Amino acid sequence: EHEWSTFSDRIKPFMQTQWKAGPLINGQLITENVDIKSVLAPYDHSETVGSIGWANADLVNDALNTAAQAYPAWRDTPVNERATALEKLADLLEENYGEFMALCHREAGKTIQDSIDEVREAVDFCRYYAVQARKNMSAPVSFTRHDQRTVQMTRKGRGVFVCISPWNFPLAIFLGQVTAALAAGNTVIAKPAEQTGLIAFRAIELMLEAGIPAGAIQFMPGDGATVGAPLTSDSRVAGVAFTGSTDTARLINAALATRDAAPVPFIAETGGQNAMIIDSTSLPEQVVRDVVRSAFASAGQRCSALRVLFVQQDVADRIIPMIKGAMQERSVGLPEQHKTDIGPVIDREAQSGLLNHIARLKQEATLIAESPLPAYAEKGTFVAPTAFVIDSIDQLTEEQFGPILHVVRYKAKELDSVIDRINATGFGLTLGVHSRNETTAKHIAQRVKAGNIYINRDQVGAVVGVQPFGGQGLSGTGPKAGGPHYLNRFTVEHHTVLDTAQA
Ligand code: TXE
Repeated sequence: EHEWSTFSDRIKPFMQTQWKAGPLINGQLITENVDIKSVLAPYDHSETVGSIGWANADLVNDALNTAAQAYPAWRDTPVNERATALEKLADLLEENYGEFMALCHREAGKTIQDSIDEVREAVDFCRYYAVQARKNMSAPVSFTRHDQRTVQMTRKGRGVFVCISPWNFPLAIFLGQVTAALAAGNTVIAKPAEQTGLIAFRAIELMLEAGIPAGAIQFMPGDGATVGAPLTSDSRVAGVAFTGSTDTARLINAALATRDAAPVPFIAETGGQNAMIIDSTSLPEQVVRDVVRSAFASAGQRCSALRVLFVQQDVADRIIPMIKGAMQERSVGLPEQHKTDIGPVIDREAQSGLLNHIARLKQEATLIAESPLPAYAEKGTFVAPTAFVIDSIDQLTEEQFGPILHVVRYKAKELDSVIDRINATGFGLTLGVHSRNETTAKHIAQRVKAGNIYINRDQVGAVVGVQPFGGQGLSGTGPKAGGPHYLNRFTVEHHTVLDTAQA
């Protein structure tokens, strides 16, 4: 009770705010020759949240020049100073908690709980990469050989890093990429998702306040074709960190490859077709709680979310009605209400894609449940949480990024073919397993290709520093975000050999 009322009080002053944002180059807000877009709240399109100016190819060029010029000074700034600035950013985010929660809520349509979690995750990313940078980049790693030769290894930034992020974690993923790149000593051009530029802009303002030099961070809002494409085809770029769809990752990969420049790191975290397998030894109550959470939390707009549930035939007739019952207990509604579990999806385009998929499955599959939507839902972009029984995972040609669960029945003897079908999707992000048979659980976990595997629990995504997150195959390149190897990918290694015997 007490905690909730505190959070509400912190959000309240920002429920009417109209934010303004635009491209930032060298700390200057660009207001001329930008395309101004107004931002509408996903839960009610009559509510304006603010406006943002979108950049164009000329500004991309200016941003690249500025970032390239600023690079040597930032690279040579002692790592301790870089890390301290990021820790200051974490403090400022905590001080401005209410505003960032309100932005998560009003710009991205997040529930109160999701908004709290998002700001906390962002804060953790800032501190985690600060710690990692100090640990890996402070003193050279030095080794003296038997023959008196001393080898020293140091890590440095690579140059201008482009960070391109999606809308589903508009603060946490955005800052996760940018803070890793900055901590490592790169200068950054950050391109937020089209849908969530306001929250990203506020985060950049706090970075400047925290002491990140204006030249080290450029902000380039805009769409993929106008801003993302020129950024990733430019020969000045020393690396790209990207989170988003697999299709976009392919485009960026191709753009990087055709440049008349050296190959550079491309860190991609992309889509999934996440499965969960439950066998007849699992505990139904636990299974149902975890299934509903994994599939419908954040309106299914987590990259980790469960999409395809494989239920062993022997327990299917018991579990499927329980899923239906549990779905009815989740409340769909306005994200600002504390009782709401599931809010809107991000925008009209996402909504219509999901509704088309639901309409198609109503013809081709068996409906388990479709939660009712409140009357006001038509003001925004809500999609009713829906579950179907389908014949095979092969019926799903693409990722459905929303509150739709697909259930497939399987017989015990078909387990290996289930594993093969999951692997045949080519994705490899998350996998859930519910079984009290340890041999079965281990067998599945070993054979399914997935970056993050959750046994007898819900499959929710990253926990910074604890549960590093990322996939394989079509789901991404690694290294995992929030893990000990991520930051190193933003650096270059230097080895120096000193022959002390000859000195
Ligand atoms: O992606 P899009 P969305 C995945 C998730 C889903 C997707 C949702 O699985 O597939 O992200 O995000 C920019 N050149 N994950 O719809 O459309 C675009 O402007 C350069 C996985 O936003 O790919 C936006 O800023 N950039 C995950 C960004 O790419 C271009 C965690 C992403 O847009 C571009 C979260 C171009 N040609 C979401 N075209 C994980 N695996 O961890 C577009 N963009």
